[in-house]
Amino acid sequence: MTANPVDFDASPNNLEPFWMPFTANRQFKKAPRLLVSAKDMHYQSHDGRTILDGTAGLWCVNAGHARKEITEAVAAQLGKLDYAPAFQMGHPSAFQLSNKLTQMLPDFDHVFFANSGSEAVDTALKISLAYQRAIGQGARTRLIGRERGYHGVGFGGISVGGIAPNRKVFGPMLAGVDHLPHTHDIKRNAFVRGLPEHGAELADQLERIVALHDASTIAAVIVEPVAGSTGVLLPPKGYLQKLRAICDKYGILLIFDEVITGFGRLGASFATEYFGVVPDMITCAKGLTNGVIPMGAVFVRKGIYDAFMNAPENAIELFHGYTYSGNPAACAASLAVLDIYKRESLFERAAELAPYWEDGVHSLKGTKNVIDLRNLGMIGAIELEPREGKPTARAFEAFLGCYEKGVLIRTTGDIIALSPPLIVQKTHIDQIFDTIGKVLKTVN
Ligand code: PXG
Ligand code: PLP
Repeated sequence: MTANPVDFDASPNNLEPFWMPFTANRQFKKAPRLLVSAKDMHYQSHDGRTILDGTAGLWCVNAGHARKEITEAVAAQLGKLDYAPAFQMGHPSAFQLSNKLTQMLPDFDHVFFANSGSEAVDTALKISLAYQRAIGQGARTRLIGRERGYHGVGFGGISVGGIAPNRKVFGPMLAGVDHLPHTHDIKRNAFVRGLPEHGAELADQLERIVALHDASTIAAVIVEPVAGSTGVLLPPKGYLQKLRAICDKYGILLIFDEVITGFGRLGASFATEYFGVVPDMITCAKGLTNGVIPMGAVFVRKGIYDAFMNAPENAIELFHGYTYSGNPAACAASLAVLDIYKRESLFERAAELAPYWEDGVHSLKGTKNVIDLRNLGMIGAIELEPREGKPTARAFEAFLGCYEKGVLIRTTGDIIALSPPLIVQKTHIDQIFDTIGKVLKTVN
């Protein structure tokens, strides 16, 4: 058989048994959109389309698709050592990767490996509780999240998360959780380029929560420095600094969930570097391996690991871990993509392209139904007026329209979120915003 330019054999003939995540299964299966191959900035679909990736997959393929260096590194690792037990045993790549990662963030000296952002979040929440106990603050058991926060889908993550449909059918979740208000305020901040001017005072709501519960009961606060999933909600100027100061005042740990903002998305290694605010823990995933092998991680600030090292040397210090913590193939993928980020200066590249990207986002001002435009680094958002009585319908039609025209965008509610691979060219940026502009004109 001759090779097809598009691999039709990859299309399954029965779509039914796969219960698809966060998907309208019946609608999708009636008119499936299958991606069968990818290279650099583009996907190929099962029906022969070439589609520009405006979303880096799901915010994860920061170095672009099918990078040969990663494929070869993973193949070499699998050929040499496919798996090693993660508990009471080790293998060189996990140690090598931990060294590389902690070199990226000098305030952080240890890394715990998980397999996804959700697991990284649950790990960070558990480390918070265990750490407070280890330093004699065992009454600190409350965890504080934020409205409209997304911290994955584990029970810990949905408890501190702030998305109603992700929570409402799953029972009482974790006890003792409270939430900060979100910072999204179109009335005051619509169409602002970069960070919003108004809203830093919302961080003071943490003082209210402390007054209600008492600081001695609160272990940690977790926020996304830039909320991605719920539609790109940017921190008002000074907000993150205020949160840091209030946490310091009361001995509360601050966790930045950098699953989206990590690995160059803002044009800096991490949001902590971009904003100059140092949290106590950072969760990451996605760009950690370019999305190609599942992996998540938690960075802990200097002193946290040490607080666990007081028990006898033969005692396990933290009763937590995954079969695939530091999985060899995931480590190989991560080491390879970190090399690419460095060699191609992709974080710096993102910073250099950010103004052009910003102009692209804001070129849509005045387009039909657009009520706000937002951008930071290589993230963009277009907020649409919801259709009367049919929330999400307008954005979903825009998503389908862009797909028809060969551009992959992502929608959440009536917000279009954009986050291209950091290898994106200016011509791709033009194509993304031209296409969205044209499609929005046709969507009622
Ligand atoms: N925290 C944050 C801040 C995230 O953005 C997770 C945790 C969970 O990671 P995992 O690897 O368990 O999915 C995420 C994931 C979207 C979208 O369309 C965003 C995510 C995942 C899927 C889709 O915005 N973020
Ligand atoms: N369930 C059972 C029955 C198991 O034996 C294990 C791990 O040994 C798990 C769940 C957890 O799996 P993982 O370590 O991949 O998270």
